[in-house]
Amino acid sequence: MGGESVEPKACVLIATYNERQNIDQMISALLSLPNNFEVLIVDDSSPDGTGERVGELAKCEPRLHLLSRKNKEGYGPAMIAGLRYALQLGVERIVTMDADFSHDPKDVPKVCAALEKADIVLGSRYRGGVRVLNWAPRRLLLSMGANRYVRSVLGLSVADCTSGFRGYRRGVFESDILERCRFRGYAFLVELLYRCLKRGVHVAEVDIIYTERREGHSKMSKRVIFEAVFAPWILRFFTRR
Ligand SMILES: Nc1nc2c(ncn2[C@@H]2O[C@H](COP(=O)(O)OP(=O)(O)OP(=O)(O)O)[C@@H](O)[C@H]2O)c(=O)[nH]1
Ligand SMILES: [Mg+2]
Repeated sequence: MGGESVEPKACVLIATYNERQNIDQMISALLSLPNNFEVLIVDDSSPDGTGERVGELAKCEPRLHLLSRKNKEGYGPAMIAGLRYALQLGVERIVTMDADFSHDPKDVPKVCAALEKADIVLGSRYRGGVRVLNWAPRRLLLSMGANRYVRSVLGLSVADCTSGFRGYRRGVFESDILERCRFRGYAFLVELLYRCLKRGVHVAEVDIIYTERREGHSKMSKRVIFEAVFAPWILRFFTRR
């Protein structure tokens, strides 16, 4: 006997706003993975009832957790609240992803497993090519341009610094890093990554295929884009760690 390796406890964290059409299928896909992941949904009181639905499902599923917040404050604050909640659940690894099937739930085990050798794992659309399906050319150009812009302003060598499909080891957050993050939209992802790299955290990438959302609507807004334009410069000149 003995020698049996026990997988570290892990949680999949998803921020949701109006994802009612995706959430049942997403939760069921995650809970049926062989890894016994905990699943945590952070919902900002979605008017379409996403939070209520998750609450209902959670009554019969001990691995499903709901963090319900009163106001829509953006992706960044929702993620920060979710990451803190996940730490309280006592998990060693956290995988973040979107609810809309742009990130394939079947890729979660591979992102999580790569945390064996890195503190942060980026599910990468752009390493060694472009793996994005069904995006209009304009949307793809915006994403690739934003990624290149961030990389050059901040001097980053990772290929996909705006991917929301990520794995983190618990140790990454056992510091003041979440308290320091200020940006609310997708710039939050850049900020967290940049602060981690400044602190010498080991970041790896695994290839994923990204697909246009299945149902529902994007939350990309002018405010989010505006913030994303200025964030790299603010981070470059006003961020020490
Ligand atoms: N709780 C919460 N979740 C959010 C908020 N904004 C976005 N989300 C969620 O964050 C994830 C990513 O948002 P999306 O709208 O899919 O953004 P995107 O993937 O950049 O854009 P699309 O490719 O067009 O879908 C989704 O699961 C959203 O429901 C927010 O303000 N609060
Ligand atoms: Mg999406």
